[in-house]
Amino acid sequence: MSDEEDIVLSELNDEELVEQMFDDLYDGLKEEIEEGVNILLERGWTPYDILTKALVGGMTVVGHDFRDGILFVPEVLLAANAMKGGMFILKPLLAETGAPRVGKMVIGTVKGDIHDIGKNLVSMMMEGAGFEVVDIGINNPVENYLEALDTEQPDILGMSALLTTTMPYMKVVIDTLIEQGRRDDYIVLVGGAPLNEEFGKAIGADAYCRDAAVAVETAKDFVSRKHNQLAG
Ligand code: B1M
Repeated sequence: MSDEEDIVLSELNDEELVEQMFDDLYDGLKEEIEEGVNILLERGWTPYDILTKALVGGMTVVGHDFRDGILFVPEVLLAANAMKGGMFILKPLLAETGAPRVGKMVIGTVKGDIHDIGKNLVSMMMEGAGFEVVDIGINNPVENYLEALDTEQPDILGMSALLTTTMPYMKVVIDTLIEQGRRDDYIVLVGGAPLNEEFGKAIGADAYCRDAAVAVETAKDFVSRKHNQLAG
């Protein structure tokens, strides 16, 4: 039996457990991640802290080794799958805050891009804050966004991109909205690891959101401004 098989997650203190979850995420061990999440919940951790400190923290380590050529796509896919197992447990808990409905958002990852963990996290946090979220998934051409905007009539359009090669596609979507004279019908929020504030401005988005918590705050801020304008 290897040392790893001897580890009993529930016997570790919080710090050791989070450390072990980083390793388990790295190794793509979904069941262990689910167990770790449940233990932290039992110990009174908030779903948000588990998400950011244990899961996102672990995925950051994976990201570094992926960049450095130590991990490859199949391993990263397993890590992503393990992360999703943990997120699945937290999702209903984040949505349980009882917050009144504050607005509606359509969100999707842009064409050519299949990264969805960040987008899913943003969706979960937005739902938890009382937004209705329509997630149109990954690899979305402009037509998909337009169709969802027509059908759903949201306050907010959210776009995610994780690749430097796909982030310019956000401008294609925004430019199409401008051409159709409907850009100002929506609050356009963009996010994803390679973006920054400057890029958000340059493509004509209303705001760039560094992470899911910022997305929630920004969305709330813009929606309340919109409602105030309508009222005034
Ligand atoms: Co990819 N990948 N990947 N990958 N991958 C990155 C993005 C990369 C930075 C890794 C690296 O080299 N260090 C690199 C991009 C380099 C670049 O463009 N500069 C990269 C690459 C190169 C690739 C491939 C090209 C690899 C290949 O095939 N050779 C390929 C491309 C596939 C494609 O999309 N066409 C690829 C594939 C994959 C997997 C499929 C294996 C897998 C994705 C699985 C999945 O998502 N279901 C994967 C993963 C997991 C990653 C890393 C390791 C982790 C991404 C992640 O989930 N982070 C990533 C490295 C990294 O980012 N450190 C990497 C956790 C997540 C919570 O954070 O997504 O940043 P993030 O989301 C945050 C914020 O950015 C923000 O809030 C979120 C929560 O706080 N946010 C928003 C995100 N979207 C938002 C939208 C909003 C608001 C905020 O709207 C309102």
